[in-house]
Amino acid sequence: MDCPEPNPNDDPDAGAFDLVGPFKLDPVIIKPDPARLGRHVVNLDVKDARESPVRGALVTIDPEMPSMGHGSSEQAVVSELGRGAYQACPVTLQMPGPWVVTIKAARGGASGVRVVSYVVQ
Ligand SMILES: [Cu+2]
Repeated sequence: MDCPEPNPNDDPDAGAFDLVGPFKLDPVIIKPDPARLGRHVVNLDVKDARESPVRGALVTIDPEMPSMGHGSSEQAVVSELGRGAYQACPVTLQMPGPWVVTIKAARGGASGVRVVSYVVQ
């Protein structure tokens, strides 16, 4: 699948001075769903502990197969979509079996992490 073109639509610094950790990464939506062999798009919202959207965060995504000790065959590019929404693509799950995807978001000394599991058929 192709990666959608990001379309940022607001100021990444809006509200940046008032953020409180830990951040919440929710929801995390993978497409296609259920995850299957190949490339995916992952969309997520990042909010701070008071539910304010976290714009301008450094977001990383790290897919791994812990049972086999390897990661993804491709590096996902993370794009900011505005209002605390982010897109990671391509999130490539190149083997069938259990995957663990660790997503981290940080800004201004506060951060959050979310770990999501997928079983690729
Ligand atoms: Cu593997």
